[in-house]
Formats: sequence, structure tokens, C-alpha cells
Amino acid sequence: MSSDTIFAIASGAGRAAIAVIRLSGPAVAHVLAASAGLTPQPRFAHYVTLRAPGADEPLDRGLALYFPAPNSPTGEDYAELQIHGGRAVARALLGVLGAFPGLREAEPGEFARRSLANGKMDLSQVEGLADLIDAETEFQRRQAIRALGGALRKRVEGWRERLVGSLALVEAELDFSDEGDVFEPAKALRPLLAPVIAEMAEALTASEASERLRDGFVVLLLGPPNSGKSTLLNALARREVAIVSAIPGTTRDMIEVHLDLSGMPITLVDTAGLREAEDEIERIGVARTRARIGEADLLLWLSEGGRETPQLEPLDGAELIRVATKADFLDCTLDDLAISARTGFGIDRLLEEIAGRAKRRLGDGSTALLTRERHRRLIQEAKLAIETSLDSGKALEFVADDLRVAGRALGRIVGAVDVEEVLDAIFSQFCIGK
Ligand SMILES: Nc1nc2c(ncn2[C@@H]2O[C@H](COP(=O)(O)OP(=O)(O)OP(=O)(O)O)[C@@H](O)[C@H]2O)c(=O)[nH]1
Ligand SMILES: [Mg+2]
Repeated sequence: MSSDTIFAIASGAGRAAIAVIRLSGPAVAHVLAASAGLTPQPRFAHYVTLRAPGADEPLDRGLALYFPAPNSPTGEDYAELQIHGGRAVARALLGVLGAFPGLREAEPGEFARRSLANGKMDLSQVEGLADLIDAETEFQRRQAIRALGGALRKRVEGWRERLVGSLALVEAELDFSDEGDVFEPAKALRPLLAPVIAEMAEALTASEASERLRDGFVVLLLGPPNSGKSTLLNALARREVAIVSAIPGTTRDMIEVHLDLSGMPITLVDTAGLREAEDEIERIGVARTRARIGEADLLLWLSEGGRETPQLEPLDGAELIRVATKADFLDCTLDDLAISARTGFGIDRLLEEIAGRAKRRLGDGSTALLTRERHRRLIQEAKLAIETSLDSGKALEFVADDLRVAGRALGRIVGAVDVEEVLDAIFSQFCIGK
């Protein structure tokens, strides 16, 4: 780890009542002494006056908290300064901090990276932290807090322990086997490893829901031009997001709105009405709509009074609901969900319908384990290697190799195995100050 001391505003950009500045690294105690005039008692809040070193004029007054290594969020000497949240206050203090030798502004995610390096968090927890910061709905929060609490780490450790146990059996056999006895690795290891394979398969099956919960449940509003798609989008978003007009072919670009529906993240997408397009721009809009169909979880096919049947290519996975629009002045066919975006008739029922399907697809985040494609890929890799190790008639050396491959894949999930490129990818998503 570098010997730089880093600092950053942790409380977000812009004007606020209070801003929090974090510092981490070996110079922290010196900086506090020089700018706040004291060596604070660890883990106590001190009310201090902050100044540039040697200056009389105060910059601001606020609270200083000091956490000496290793009992700190980063495992290094660490401090937080709570100051007034005006832009000029923060700018002045950051300027003073930057002038100390050995101090510099933190890169995005650098505090979390130091926590990882010092064993305060593992990689799956860091990912949970990133998701918690980004969480917009209750279920996303619940899922992220489980990851941050180490749910995946504990499971992975359980698997690794059993792998290590199996490997020990194989290696003992390699080192000490008598010429005479017959050790059949597949037979000896199966009782230990079959449950691991089963648990991994179960986690993989459930992972689609967790990943979806991170990304949101995508609902596409489809239908012929003028069927009322944009009007419905505006009604659900409760603001004028999309242009509505009586002219068919009004919408060309896809317009997305994010909703929190009973704790679930829903992305609603308005699209260009599906028809033989009359001009080049509309044609592109229709092509984009068709391309997006494959990525949606739910398709709402809107038509006036429910009169038109869906004209769509075969779809894999996504469900389709037919919706009859403009129920305020049209007779709607009965088996359809009838709505009027103008009067609000049927909208609650439609929302319930969407929520029900989303719930079935997403779960509520309380059992989530694999929240990222990265986890899923590594567990698949580990599972495959374990399965291969159990092939009958395999030489012990190869069995040991398979088990090591599986162990390394699992190690990568929690960052126990060197994974610089993964780290760069993950930490670059963080905001500065985290
Ligand atoms: N009476 C009534 N009119 C509606 C309703 N929903 C939409 N309209 C009208 O129908 C016309 C078309 O609505 P849009 O929402 O622009 O239709 P669209 O499906 O987005 O059309 P394109 O973007 O052209 O594909 C507008 O004049 C709306 O005011 C409704 O529930 N009741
Ligand atoms: Mg439209």
C-alpha cells in the first residue's frame, strides 16, 4: 500500500448543511495537529477550529474524529472532519489539506480499496457497498446490505473449506499411499463434494433474480401508433416525460422512466409505435423498439380498446400483457386489462399486475447471494471443475488440479486471489470519497 495520505469530501458535491471530509494514511495525526491544533482522543468527537497551518484566521469550526490504525474503516490512521457544507468552506479546507506534503485527493473508491487491502472488507462486501450506495428501492437496499454483511463471503468460505478438505485427502493419498490399497478419488470425495455442487447449482438458479433486482425489471410499452403509450408513461411517471399528440408516429426515441413500485426497481420504456414507418427517423425508432424487445422482462401491448392483436416476433422469456386503452370513450374487449390514462381508470390494477410479475421475477432481496455476472461466472467455473474432479478413473494428480482450479475461482469472488483487473473495474464505479 502506498504511503500517501488521501482525503476527499465524502458527503457529495454541492451545498448542504454539513460536509464530511475523510482522511486516511500515515499523516492523519500530523494534519489534525497542524490544522485543528490538537491530537484528538481516538473515537471521540472534538469541537475544533480549523486553520491553515500557522495562520490565525479560522477557516471553519466543526467536529473532528480520529481513528488510529488498525481500528478504522480503512485499517490505516483515519479521520473525519464534519464542517459546514458551503462550497467555499469545503474548497478552502481541501486546498489547505492538499498543501500538506504527502497528501493528495483520493481517487474514486480509494478508501474502499484500502479497506480491502487491509482486510477490513472482502471483494463481495465492497460490491455490496457499491450497490448500497446506488440502491434506489427498499429491496435493492436489502439485497446490498446482505452482501455488505458478508452473506456471499460466508457461503464461499464454506465451499472453500470443503474443497480444501477434499484436496487434503487427495494429497495425503498422493504422498503416503501404499502400493496395495486402492483409493478411488471419485468415491471418496463424492460425499464431501456433491453437496457443494448442489448448493452452487441452487445459488446459480436464484442468481437471475438477484441480478435483475440490481438492474431493475424492464417493462416495454408497445403497440400501434396513437394507442396511448406515451400518455400511459406520463400517467405512471406522474410527470410529462414524453410528448403526446394525436399525430400517429409521435414517439421516435425510446424514453425511460425509473419507478419504485412497492420496493422494486422498475424501468418503464416508451417506444415508437410499431408500423411500417413513413420516414427514415421513424423507421430507426421502430427498429430500436424491436431490438429492445429481447431485453425486456414484461411487454405491455397497448391498443385502442384492445382491438389489435400483438404483432411481435416470438419472444424468449418476456411475458406479454394485452392492455386496452382509452376506456373512457371506447368499448373494451373484456378479457383485456382496460385502462384510461386520461381518467385514471384501471391504472391501479395495471400497476398491481406489473408489481405481481416483477415480484415473482425479482424476489425481495432477502435471499440474494450472487448479485453480479462476475459471481455467477466464477461459481460456474468452480462447479464445473468440481464436477470434473469427480469423473471416475481419474489420476490423483488431475483430481488435485481440478480442485485447485475450483478453489482459485472461488477465491476470486472474495478477492483472496490476485485480481488487479477486477479491482480496477469495481473501484472505478465508486464515487470519490468512498
Ligand atoms: N380519451 C383518451 N385519449 C387518450 C388516452 N390515452 C391517450 N389518448 C390520446 O391519444 C392520442 C395518442 O396518444 P399518445 O400517448 O401520443 O400515443 P402513442 O401510443 O404514444 O403514439 P405514438 O408515439 O405515435 O406511437 C393523444 O391525442 C392522447 O391524448 C386515454 O386514455 N383517453
Ligand atoms: Mg408515443
